[in-house]
Amino acid sequence: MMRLYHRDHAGRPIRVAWVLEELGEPYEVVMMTREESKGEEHRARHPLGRVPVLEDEQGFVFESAAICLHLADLHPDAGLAPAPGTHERALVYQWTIFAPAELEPPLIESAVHAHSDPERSAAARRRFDEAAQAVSGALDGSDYLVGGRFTVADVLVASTLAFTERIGFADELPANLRDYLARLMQRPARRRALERVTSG
Ligand SMILES: N[C@@H](CCC(=O)N[C@@H](CS)C(=O)NCC(=O)O)C(=O)O
Repeated sequence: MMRLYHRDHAGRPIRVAWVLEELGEPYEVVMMTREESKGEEHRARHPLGRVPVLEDEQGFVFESAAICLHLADLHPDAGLAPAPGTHERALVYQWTIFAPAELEPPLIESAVHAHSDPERSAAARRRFDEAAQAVSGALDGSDYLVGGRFTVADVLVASTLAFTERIGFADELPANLRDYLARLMQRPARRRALERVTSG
């Protein structure tokens, strides 16, 4: 059975649990303390001692976007990623990577510096808003980002946008992103994933 390594209060492992739930793939959640995640044993799984890490019979994989794409490839019939080499597959790569590359860093920077450096925080927030606007425009009336159907790209983008709820400005997202986020957060697989990563 696959294992998902998770740590108290970590926000990214749910992405992997969500994809596993969408696929109906059985998995075990290994919950660690912060100390355990920084220990030698976990550093053998992830050199920086971070989560998520997925373990299958062939070994360990880290980076949430990479893990989610890999899981989609293991179940091509589930349609969470279109066939490799197609334009739609390229768009799934595009948005799956856009989330941790363009949305997440300014979002985190903005939150981290909100009190210590308001100017830096505001500049980061403007970069986040521009990236969020790009997602808003790409949706263009569709419920999903690529090909009119739910894919791994929606998992990465929606779970990154969900950080705005923790930070406290989800209600300032463009209206279609608020609807997109609310709809995706209600998917049964996402709710089951939340249950798994919060209960261990
Ligand atoms: N780019 C990585 C980021 C992983 C990451 O930073 N995970 C956080 C938890 S959500 C973590 O392990 N933080 C501990 C640390 O930074 O030392 C991914 O998407 O998997």
